[in-house]
Amino acid sequence: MTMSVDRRGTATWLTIDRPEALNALDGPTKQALVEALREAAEDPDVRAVALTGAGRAFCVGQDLRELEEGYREGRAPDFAAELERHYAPICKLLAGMPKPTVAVVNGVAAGAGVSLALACDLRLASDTARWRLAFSGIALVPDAGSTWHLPRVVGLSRAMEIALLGDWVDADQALRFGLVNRVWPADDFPRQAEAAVAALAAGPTLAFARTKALFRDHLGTDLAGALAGEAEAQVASGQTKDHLEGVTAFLEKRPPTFQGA
Ligand code: T3D
Repeated sequence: MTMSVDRRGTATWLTIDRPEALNALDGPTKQALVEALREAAEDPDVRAVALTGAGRAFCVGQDLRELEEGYREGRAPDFAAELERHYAPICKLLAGMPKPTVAVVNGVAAGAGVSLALACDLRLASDTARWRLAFSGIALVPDAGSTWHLPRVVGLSRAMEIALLGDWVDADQALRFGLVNRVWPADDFPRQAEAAVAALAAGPTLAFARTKALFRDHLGTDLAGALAGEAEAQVASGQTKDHLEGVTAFLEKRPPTFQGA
C-alpha cells in the first residue's frame, strides 16, 4: 500500500505513504493517486479533498530510484508517456475537481511534489515544511503543470527565482511569496489543517465548484467573457438549495448549514 484513502466526515484525505522514500512517486503510487482522485471527483458525498504525506515529507517528486537502472545504462525515461499516463491526469484532477482540493504540506516538498501542491486550490503548510522545485538540479524543466501554476500563484519574477536560483524556500518565504495560504506551528498543524479542510467540506460545494471553474476559465478570458461566464454560473447557483439556505440563515441571524446541493 503506497497511499491511504481516509474519509473524515465529508472530506477525503489522500496520504502518500512511502515515508522511507520521503513519499517519492513511483509507478504504483501515481496510479493509486489517479484512481483515488477519480473516485473522489465522482463521489457526490465527497465535498473536499486533502492531499498530504506520511512521515516527515509531503512529497519529493518522481522516484528517481525507480528509474535508476535505465539511467545507469544511459537511457532517460520516456517522459512523454509518463507525463501523459500519470502526471497530467493527477494535475488535471486536482485542478479541475468540482470541489476544493487542499495540499496539506506537512514537510519537505520537491520536484513534482511541488507541482502537485500547486495544482491544488489551496496550500496549508507546517512551519517545518520547505520547498524546492528541484527540476533544474537534474537539468529538467519544471513539469506536471508547474510552469502553468507557479507564475500564476507567485508571479513571474518569483517563479523565475524559484525555478532558476533553485534555493530552498522556507515557511516564512513561502507565506511571503504567496506560495502557501496558511502556515501553522508543526505541533498544532494537524489540528488546524483538519479544521480548515472540514470547514471547506461543509461549504456550498456547488458554488465552490463553479467558483473554481470561473477563476480557471477566466485566466484566459477578457472582461466581457468573464462577465458572461459569471452570469451563467450565477443563474445556476441561484437555483441551489444551499443558496436558499444561505439567504434564509442570514435573514434568521444564524449560521448556514450547507448540504452541497
Ligand atoms: O517523469 C518525469 O517527468 C520526471 C519528473 C521529474 C520531476 C521530479 O520530481 S525529479 C525529483 C525531484 N526531487 C528531488 O530532486 C529531491 C531529491 N531528494 C533530495 O534532494 C533529498 O532527499 C531531500 C533534500 C529532499 C531530503 O534530504 P534528507 O537528507 O533529509 O533525506 P535523504 O536521506 O536524502 O532521503 C531519505 C530517503 O529518501 C533516502 O533513501 P535511503 O537512502 O535512506 O534509502 C533517499 O534516497 C530517498 N529519496 C529522497 N528523494 C527521493 C528518494 N528516493 C527516490 N526518489 C527521490 N526523489
